Amino acid sequence: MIELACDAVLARLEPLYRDHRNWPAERAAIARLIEQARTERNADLRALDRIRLANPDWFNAASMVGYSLYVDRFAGNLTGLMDRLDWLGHLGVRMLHPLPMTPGQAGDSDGGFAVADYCAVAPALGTIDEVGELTRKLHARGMVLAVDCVLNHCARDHPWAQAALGGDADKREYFHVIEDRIVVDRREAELIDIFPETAPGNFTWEPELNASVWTSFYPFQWDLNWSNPAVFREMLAVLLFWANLGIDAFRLDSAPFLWKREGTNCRNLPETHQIVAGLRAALDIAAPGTILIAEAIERTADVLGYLEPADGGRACQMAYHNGLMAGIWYALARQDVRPAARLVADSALGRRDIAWLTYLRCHDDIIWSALGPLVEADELARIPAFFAGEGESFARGARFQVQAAALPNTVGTMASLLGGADSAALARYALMMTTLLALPGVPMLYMGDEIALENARADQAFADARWLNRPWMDWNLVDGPQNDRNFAARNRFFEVTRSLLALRAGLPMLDATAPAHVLGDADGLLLLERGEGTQRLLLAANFATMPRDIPDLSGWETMVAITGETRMTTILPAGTAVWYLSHE
Ligand code: OTU
Repeated sequence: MIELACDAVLARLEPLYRDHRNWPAERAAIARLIEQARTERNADLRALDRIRLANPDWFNAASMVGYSLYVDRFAGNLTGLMDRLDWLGHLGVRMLHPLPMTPGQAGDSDGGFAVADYCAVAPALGTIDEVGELTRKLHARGMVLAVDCVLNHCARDHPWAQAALGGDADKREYFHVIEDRIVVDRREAELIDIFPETAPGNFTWEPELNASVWTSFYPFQWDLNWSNPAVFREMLAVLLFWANLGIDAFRLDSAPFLWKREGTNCRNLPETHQIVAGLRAALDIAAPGTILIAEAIERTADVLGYLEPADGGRACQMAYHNGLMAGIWYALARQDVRPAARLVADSALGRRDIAWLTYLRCHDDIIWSALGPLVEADELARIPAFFAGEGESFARGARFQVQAAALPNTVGTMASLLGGADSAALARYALMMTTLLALPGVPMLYMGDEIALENARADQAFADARWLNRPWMDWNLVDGPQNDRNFAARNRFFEVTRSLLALRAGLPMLDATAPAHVLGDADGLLLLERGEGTQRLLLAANFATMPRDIPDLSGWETMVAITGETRMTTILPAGTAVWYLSHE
């Protein structure tokens, strides 16, 4: 009976697991788990599910803007975060994404991405009950909560890894433990190093196991063995636990890496897509109002697979558009908008129940490789140097994971990459934000960018250079003293952000999936039309260092988003962007 209801889930899993000796027991356990979560879901969440099922594009409204933050660095703990909901609402944010709140590996936990307990909250941040309270407070304000689900790996401190180290044969099978050095070397040759500087290699020798463990990221992040159906069951239980606490969206961290197969680079394999579709199918039964967000920092063609699976079914509802993000920074560095324009054109989505997650900065580095197919290699190679501030550059970022032969990534906060908090940086910020907020997708802001927080000081950081762009929130720059010059400078960034978000929320042609047509990409001028019929908007973003003429403005009335000017202008000054609205 129970299995019947779960047919859609089991059909996804059958091809992956049918040859596993534990599959008969696991399939029954998975079915029971889904059924139990379905019956335990509370009335409020069921009511929310019904509303969302009737509006499967509920997360696509132009008012849906995300904000990613570290709970401790933003407000100390969950109580502090709840005290700042008015402020976040005033800014215009509707989706909160706190980075991992779960207890992590002791010491360096890769910013919480080495999870030691999937169903708990780090004591320094608060309690599970407080997360539940946060979801209720957010829902009452029409806001939603997204949390990370770190599917690919757990901490070496996690009880599963500890049991494996202690000789538990069952838990050893939760991981990829390889005894044969020759096999390790053969697999290593097929893989790419993710952190070549701080964590070279994809395997870690564990003397207690007398074997190597697959560790794609840091040695203390043990990749889970998704070819074991017990791992699917355990991680599904994690998702269902949080879903029934009231979480609305799950960021599937490192989604591309789940399935490993000899002879491949173990990224974006069809089996990984089946797993994601299986998780989605399970949530569709037990918690259908939730959404999945793919964090796949891959080329756009590969990311599309998480949104639009080949079989036309459901997988992730959102995916980080890392290529477009890199494309916009490229435009700023090179006054060339063609790669970004091309990415917009190539990533049009054919359905309303999926959307891109657009962003400019996050807690991680900017990875340039997604631009590889669009930009000449020697041209792309200049970009990390530019953002590290070399030559004629305003930027104050740094290179990340420099490895001979590979292109380094870039780290730094938005303000530091834009040159600071002065008026030139503010103008660049306005250009970038006016562009971001007109792109198709749900925009996600990153904590502190709205007050131009600059790179973290050395004493706030760890060895991994990504800590540069994870400074502590400086509430003095938000709350005043209001007569302070530094406060005034930062407040201008805040006001640009707030007024753009307020404007955007009232423009239905900026819904995440409203049509987008590139009308021009020559000479550093991006012309992008959104919407259709009488509801249209034209983004004109001039990334060039010269003024540019807007070719044809018949049918448009001007709205200079930042300055609030409404006078029609056909000449766009260097480094500025505007939105025009159609007449009717
Ligand atoms: C993610 O990022 C997180 O955002 C990082 O903060 C974590 O360190 C990491 O996973 C491990 O949990 O390498 O530089 O294609 O590139 O998952 C970012 C996806 C990362 C990976 C991405 C990863």
